[in-house]
Amino acid sequence: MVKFHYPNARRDESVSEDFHGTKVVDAYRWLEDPDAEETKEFVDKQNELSRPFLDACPIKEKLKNRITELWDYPKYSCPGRHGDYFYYYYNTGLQNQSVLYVQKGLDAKPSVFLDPNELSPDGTISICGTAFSENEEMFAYSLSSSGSDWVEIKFKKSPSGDDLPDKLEKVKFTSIAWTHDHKGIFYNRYPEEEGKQDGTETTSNLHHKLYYHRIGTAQTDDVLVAEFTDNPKWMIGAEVSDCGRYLILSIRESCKPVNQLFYVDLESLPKGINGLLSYVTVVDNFDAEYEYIANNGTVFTFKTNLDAPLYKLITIDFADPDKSKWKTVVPEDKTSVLEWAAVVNDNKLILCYLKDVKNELFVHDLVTGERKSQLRLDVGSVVGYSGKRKHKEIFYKFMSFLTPGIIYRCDMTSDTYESKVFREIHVKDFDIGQFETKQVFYTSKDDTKVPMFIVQRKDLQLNGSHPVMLYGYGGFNISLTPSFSPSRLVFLQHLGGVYALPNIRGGGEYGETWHKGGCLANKQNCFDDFQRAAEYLIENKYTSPSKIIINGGSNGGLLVGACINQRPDLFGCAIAQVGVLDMMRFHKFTIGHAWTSDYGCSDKPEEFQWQIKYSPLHNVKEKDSQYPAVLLLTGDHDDRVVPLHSLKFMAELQHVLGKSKTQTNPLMLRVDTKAGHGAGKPTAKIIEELTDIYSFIYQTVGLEWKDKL
Ligand code: X97
Repeated sequence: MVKFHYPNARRDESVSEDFHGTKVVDAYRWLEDPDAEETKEFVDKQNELSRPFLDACPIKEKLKNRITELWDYPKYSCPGRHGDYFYYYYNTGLQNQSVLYVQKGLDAKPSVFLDPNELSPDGTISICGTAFSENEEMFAYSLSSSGSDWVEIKFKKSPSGDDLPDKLEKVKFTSIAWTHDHKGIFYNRYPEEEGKQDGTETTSNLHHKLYYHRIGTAQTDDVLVAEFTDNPKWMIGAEVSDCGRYLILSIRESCKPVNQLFYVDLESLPKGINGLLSYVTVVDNFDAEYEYIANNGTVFTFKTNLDAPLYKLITIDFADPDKSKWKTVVPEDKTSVLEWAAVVNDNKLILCYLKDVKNELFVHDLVTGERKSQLRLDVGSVVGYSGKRKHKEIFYKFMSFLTPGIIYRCDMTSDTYESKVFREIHVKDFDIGQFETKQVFYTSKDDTKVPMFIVQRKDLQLNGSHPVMLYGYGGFNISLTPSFSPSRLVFLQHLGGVYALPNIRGGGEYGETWHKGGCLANKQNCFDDFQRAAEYLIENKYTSPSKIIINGGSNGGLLVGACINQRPDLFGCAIAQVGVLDMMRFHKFTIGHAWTSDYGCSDKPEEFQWQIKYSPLHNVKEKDSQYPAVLLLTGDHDDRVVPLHSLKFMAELQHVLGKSKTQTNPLMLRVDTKAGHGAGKPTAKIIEELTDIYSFIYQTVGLEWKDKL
């Protein structure tokens, strides 16, 4: 077995912090400065170790070619109607970014409306958000560079695509909401700060503000319309009601699914939008979430989790907003989570539920709330929707582990609601029929039943010999639902793999209760659920510990980091992408402060006690069993989870384990450039990253490539 020589990283044990009487050493604090020469050297040395190892994979080219081949199929989004025109994203297969097309009606010839591939040769500029004006003649869009959360907002005429000169810079976590006079948009910005703001900086994002920009004027003339100077962590979501009269403000202070609710009557502004707007308060606390769905005059429909962890629809009359007068229109379903709601053809509600991690679509009446019909859907996920109140039809896109995509179209004027296949997406030369998806329910440590999807070849022999990719997230009320991945098919078809997706606590799979079950003092439940999933797969003879590959990104990177510390014996390989790994200090960088709703904060004595027990950086120890092979991945422009998490954790792993004779599994870090947290990543970079991940797995788990299943 190869012995790895890890770079010598300076360990400065003189840096420590006192947390409520407990001294915590932070020997790699210096790695927190991304611009320091020493940090850059550390990153270079890590890449100089990992790059040759990844490149040495004997089947690297085979992997890359096959992933590329399977990725190369045409991908479409649902068409969205704007006036007489339809707009949709289309990717021929391997284009770095999908192109936005426009066509008159559904049968006409499409033309390119916006092609992000033309904005940068390497595809690192991506479309982040878009918004059409009410008359559909103006189009605002935000662009991100190198995967950063910072965006620039630009404008076009539609459908011509003619560019307007307006440009809004230094924008982050923004809403884009047009006033119905088509004259301008509400959008968000953070205050000017010193130094760079390109996504490589780590400074905290505080004092989110709402501005109004008038088309044809300079950004410096934009009007500040809302700010909350006493509450620096508050973030302002802005929407204009379908009727155009009201500006709805949703105030959030974290990632918790709760918000305060204010509105402004835009028709009652004698001088127009020319300064801070005075608003009417509807909800002045963070007890529940209220998401605007529609309104008939002053009667507003909201989706809420108020006394309803699985969500329901209520109406609030803004003319009489007293809480005692609020009405429930669609009560909470006791077995399914209400994920989203939309209104079409005047008064038809489309409700999307999640029942045991599979989506279901229903048509209800907006006013009575009554259920009218269920819409056609296979077993899997709804991954796209288009249809507005002023339109008479909807499109929705279905996806599952083995279905790359089916777009349905449904006429909403008749009462039959017959969805027809509008477009079916196919992968070239691939027999999906060789595989199957199962859903099992296993018992976790505290007897909670946890669902898990397993994707495998149909004739799989349960003999404990198969490599399993175990993927998890477990946080922030985010549900992991079935989705299609070409590279996973490569793993299943050529490497004899099985894919397992446990829907561990912390996610939104069973509503806010499931989320809370994996939050704060309960965070350990996420790790227990994940470890129990691995044990289930061993007990049921799918695999054995040395063949289990665990994978997760972001909060899922934390999951992977915590699990290798807690059960190094249970896994053979661990891939943590853009992970949160330093629980003592995550809240100090960029938007990290917003995650204390799931994690708590080390400034608080009790919460520090939760975190110090599982924080990946602080729990690396040599154990009887060596650690699995570890690959950490991050990008230099990740300003969501700053790269220092991965840098510090790898330095610590290599320090504690790197010289141990029993640690023969490699511990490696891959730092990409011009790459961020993941959103908007160009296809070429995705394929390179996947090739590296599978090259690492191949060499460390000891897989075998078979040309045929
Ligand atoms: C974020 O960190 C998103 C950061 C920005 N952001 C908030 N609140 C949100 C928002 O801080 O976009 C929000 C997002 C998701 C859920 C609830 C609120 C917001 C603010 C104003 C208006 C509307 C929304 N996220 C987490 C993340 O990236 C999880 C998903 C979004 N993490 C990385 C968590 C740990 C690692």
